[in-house]
Amino acid sequence: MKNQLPQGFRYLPGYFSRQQQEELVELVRAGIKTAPFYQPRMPKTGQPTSVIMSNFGELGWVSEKSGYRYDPLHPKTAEHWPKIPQELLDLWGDVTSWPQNPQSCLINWYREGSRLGLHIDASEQAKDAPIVSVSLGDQALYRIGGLHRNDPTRSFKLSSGDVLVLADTARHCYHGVDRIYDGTSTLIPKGGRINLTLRVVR
Ligand code: MD6
Ligand code: FE
Repeated sequence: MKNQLPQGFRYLPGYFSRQQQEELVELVRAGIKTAPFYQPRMPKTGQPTSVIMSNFGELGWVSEKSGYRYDPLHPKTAEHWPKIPQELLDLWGDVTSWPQNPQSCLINWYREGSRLGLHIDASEQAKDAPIVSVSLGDQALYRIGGLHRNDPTRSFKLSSGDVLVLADTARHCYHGVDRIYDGTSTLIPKGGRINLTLRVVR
């Protein structure tokens, strides 16, 4: 059987222009002045993840040895996260018809060698709201499968400025990032890839 993309998966290559991408990087840079990137830990094992994280929004997704959670405060500074920039709320309005705005924007920074194992995003109470994801910087090999871990997967390269929307069935499918193609973009001065994911939490 042909391995199709899950229903509700939308890939919008080149959604953001180079200038818009630069503006988004600038907004991330401003955000991390008050909410610096921190190194998450895997629940239970306490192993550090290769991806470092921060958030925008009233709730931030946090991973520590004690578990995952949405938290209004940064785990290191205990300060509120900066507001989600209007540019990202505009993106949400453009690509979804969900009646609520996202409450959270996770900021993932992948450096050379970083990866993100196959997972389902399941920490949200609003399980049926779409998730919108923005890629900035180096290209990534992205993989999406099905509702079960062993379902067949499809891989493709995400480039800077690309947007993904995971709605309906795709919202509940396994996905991950297998590798970063180091040095494939000049967008981020220190290199690597930044991924922004917008979510409704509850
Ligand atoms: C990434 N993205 O692209 C990781 N999750 O770096 C995700 O884990 C993700 O792209 C939920 C919905 C869309 C995504
Ligand atoms: Fe995810």
